[in-house]
Amino acid sequence: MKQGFDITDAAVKKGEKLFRQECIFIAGAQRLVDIPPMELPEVAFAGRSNVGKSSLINALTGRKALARASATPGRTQQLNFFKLGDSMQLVDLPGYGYAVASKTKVEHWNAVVQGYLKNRQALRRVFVLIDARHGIMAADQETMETLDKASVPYVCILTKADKTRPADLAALVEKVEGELDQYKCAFPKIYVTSAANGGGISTLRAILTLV
Ligand SMILES: Nc1nc2c(ncn2[C@@H]2O[C@H](COP(=O)(O)OP(=O)(O)OP(=O)(O)O)[C@@H](O)[C@H]2O)c(=O)[nH]1
Ligand SMILES: [Mg+2]
Repeated sequence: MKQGFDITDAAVKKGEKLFRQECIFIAGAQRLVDIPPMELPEVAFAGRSNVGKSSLINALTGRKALARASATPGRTQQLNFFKLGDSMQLVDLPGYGYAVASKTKVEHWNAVVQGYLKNRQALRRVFVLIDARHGIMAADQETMETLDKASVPYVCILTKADKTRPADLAALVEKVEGELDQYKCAFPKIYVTSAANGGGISTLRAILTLV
C-alpha cells in the first residue's frame, strides 16, 4: 500500500464544505482560443472516452446533470469549465481513444486537450481516470507522458468500482500502483471511486481541498 494524502475527518469535512458551494458552468471551448481566462486554480478530469469523467464531476458536485454524461462514448465534445464557488475551476475534458469519431476529429481533440494540458498555468492537478475493469491502457500512457513532460502533477483514479469484484479491484490497484513508479509526476497512490454508489467521492472531495 502506497503512502497517500492525509484524509483526516477534518479534511473530509473541509471537502464537504468545498462542494456545498454552488458549481456553475462557465464556458465550453472547442478550440484553444475559446478557453476562458485564468481566474482560479484549475483541476481537470482526463481519461478515455466513457471512463466516467462527466459522471464523476456530477457525483462530486452532487448534481445529476451538471456535466452531461452518456452511455455512448464521445459525449463530451469540448472542454467544459465549471466554477466551484470562489475556490476553483473543474474542467471536464473530452475523452481520448474514441474510435468511432472521424480521424480528423480525433486529431483535433487530441491537439486541443494536449495543448490545454501543456500550457495552462492555472492547472494545478489532473485526475487521470482509469476504468477499474481495465487498468492503464496505451492512450492513458500517452496522456501521462504528456503530463510528465509538462511537469503537471496528476492523480490516477479508478472509476466504476461497482462493476468489479473486491478481489479483482485489490489486484488492479496493486498492479496500477506498481506501473506508476515509472511516471515522474504521478501521485504514487491511486484512489478508487464509483459515481454509481458514491464510493470514494468524499475522499476525492477532501483531496480537492489540498489543491
Ligand atoms: N456502473 C457505473 N457506471 C458509470 C460510472 N461512472 C460512469 N458510468 C456510466 O458510464 C457511461 C459513461 O459515463 P460518462 O460520465 O459520460 O463518461 P465520460 O468519460 O465523460 O465520456 P466522454 O464524455 O465520452 O469522454 C455512462 O453510461 C455512465 O452512467 C460508475 O461509477 N459506475
Ligand atoms: Mg464526458
